[in-house]
Amino acid sequence: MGLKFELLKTTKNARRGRIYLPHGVVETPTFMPVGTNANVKLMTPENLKNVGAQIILANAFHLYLKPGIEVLKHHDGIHNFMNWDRPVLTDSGGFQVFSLRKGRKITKDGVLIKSPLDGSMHMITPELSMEIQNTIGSDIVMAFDYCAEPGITHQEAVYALELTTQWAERSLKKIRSLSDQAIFGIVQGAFFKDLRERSAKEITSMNFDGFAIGGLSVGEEYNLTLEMTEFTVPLLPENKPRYFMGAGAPKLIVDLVNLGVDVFDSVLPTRVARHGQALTWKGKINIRAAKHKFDKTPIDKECKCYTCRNYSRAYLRHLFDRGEALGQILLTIHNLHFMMDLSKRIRESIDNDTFEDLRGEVLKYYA
Ligand code: PRF
Ligand code: ZN
Repeated sequence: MGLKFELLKTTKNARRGRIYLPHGVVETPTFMPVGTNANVKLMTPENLKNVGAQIILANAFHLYLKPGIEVLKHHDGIHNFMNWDRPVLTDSGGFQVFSLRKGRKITKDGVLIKSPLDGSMHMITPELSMEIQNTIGSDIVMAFDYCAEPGITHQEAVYALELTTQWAERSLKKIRSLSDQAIFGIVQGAFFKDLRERSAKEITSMNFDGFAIGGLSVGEEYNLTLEMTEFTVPLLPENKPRYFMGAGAPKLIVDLVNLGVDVFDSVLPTRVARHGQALTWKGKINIRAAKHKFDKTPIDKECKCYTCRNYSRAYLRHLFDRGEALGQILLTIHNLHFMMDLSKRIRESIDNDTFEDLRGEVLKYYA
């Protein structure tokens, strides 16, 4: 039931693991490309496989609004619907409580959220989120949580934490009544250590299959993200996967692996690709820059991605200059290949005890 997690090796706090899921095996640490609307922007599932993606993330709230759960039910879930046969993790909609702050109303029962599509109001409860994620048929379901905004008071953060714990209980109970899908609990507690500790205690006392660290990387200072993570990770059980929600910057990823995190996701690599930014082992490159006009070399000579094997910087710059979508597609392929290569090299470095060197290399180019 749920999932099986093997912890293969630990060097200091960094962990090398393996998650067995209904649609396949996920080697950790790993990055999950974001496919909010049942597609990773500009990537076909074939392209995703070619860059080495093992698992993608989709969003229950967005898919509930469109195409709607009836359409997903009609296709027997997201895998058939989007033609992706590897694992999928769905976020619960809890983050939309945070990102669609305007016009929402939070009650003990759930959250009334305004659709960004047509302004209609929708009451999302933990039970509804579980029903949606069950219909989507994701390999990993996320509990419905309340991600508080930075700058909230201790008193407000207590309220958010208490709701998150009650909603976690309701999420777990509901999903177990519907299916044997794996479910992760989410630790909140804003930027207060006493509340992080309390949240971790309450969430880990329930029989979740893995645990996420939520409520971080929401606009706070970098060192605070790390400080809160460093404080929270030791409060999580060793024998279950750990997922930091919303991390995609290479520096942040190696710093989080260093603290003992196994799984990450972020729109960053795909979003910056659409703006002409390529991630490489020597830092970021802006492909739109004039200096690439006659440059016949690829983004990265050592990169084995489809883009770097076939196209020059000059050609990519030209595509961006002309506003051609192919430029964005090719950069998205490269950036996701880079993220999966980074994940793979992190895993190998933990295997051969060289993770510190690799981390140093990444920090050198991503200050
Ligand atoms: N909760 C949920 N999804 C999330 C977050 C959270 O706290 C974050 C925070 N960085 C990203 N995505 N459910
Ligand atoms: Zn490349």
